[in-house]
Amino acid sequence: RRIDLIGIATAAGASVRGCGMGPEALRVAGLAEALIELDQVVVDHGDLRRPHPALDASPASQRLPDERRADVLDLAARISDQGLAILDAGNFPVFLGGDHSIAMGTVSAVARHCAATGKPVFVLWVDAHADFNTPATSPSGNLHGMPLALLCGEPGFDDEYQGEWLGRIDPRHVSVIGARSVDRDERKLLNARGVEVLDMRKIDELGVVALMRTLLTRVKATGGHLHVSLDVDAMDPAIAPGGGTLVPGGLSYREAHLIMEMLHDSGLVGSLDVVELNPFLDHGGASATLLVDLVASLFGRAIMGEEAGPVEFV
Ligand code: DIR
Ligand code: MN
Ligand code: MN
Ligand code: MN
Repeated sequence: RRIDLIGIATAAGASVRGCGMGPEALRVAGLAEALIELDQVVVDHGDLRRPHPALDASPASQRLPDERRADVLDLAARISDQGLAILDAGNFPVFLGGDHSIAMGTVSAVARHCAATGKPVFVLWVDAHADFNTPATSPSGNLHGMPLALLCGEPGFDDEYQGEWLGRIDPRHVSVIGARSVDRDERKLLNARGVEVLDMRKIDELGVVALMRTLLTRVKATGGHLHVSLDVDAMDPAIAPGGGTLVPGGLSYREAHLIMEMLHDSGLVGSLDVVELNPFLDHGGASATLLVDLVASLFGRAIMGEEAGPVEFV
């Protein structure tokens, strides 16, 4: 199955600037080469971006979330249409963010594609945060903290957010893994809607293997499409410093790889986001390199496999 890379060079959903440079950093870190090494066929569609950034506007970080909303939604609609075309052509889209608001578009593409085929959609959200805020519950107003709530049909998103581009998913088919920073009212919504939150406490107690096995068994039983959304801040800041909203106590190197390795072995994953990488904050590309290696694990790189492993640091 062909892998179609598509970058979304935006930070409009975040208050910290820099993750708009994420797609290029992932390319420089060798994403396509790592996949080709695994005998995958790869196509790179380049980046979606705002066509005409307003030169008279103040920097994104100084603009209010409300002033950035139109950019987020304009991109989401374009991502959804392009993602749908990739999926309908039978290819595997890898969306390179960009802040996590791009998932409004990426998951919409998956939901629209699967609605046509009748396949249930499952989402694995690998993140320090649950990204289930609404405009009413969000303490920051930043749209990268809201994509899951919008996609799950949560009320409180006005007409501006609606459109043919927007797909819908079932909150009971969403699992958040790696969470350790959830806002008070966001937590109430997660519990009320039945979102599964595999937080760091559960990972500490039960381990990723038991948690992932249960999840993958459930997806497999329905013949569903599994979309994976990987936020760089899921990993511990000690190994992934390149993010704008870091939280201590994250996934270890091996926990993160084990999740990806189990996902590969399941054969259930049909689409992927790699988001929130901020090259401006990434000490010498450490997080970009880590993300490339994690994507390689998801596409079949194995310690005792035939291909070369991660690049060694000297
Ligand atoms: C926080 C932070 N929950 C918010 N969210 C982040 O602003 O809604 N998501 N950083 O990635
Ligand atoms: Mn398909
Ligand atoms: Mn996120
Ligand atoms: Mn996050």
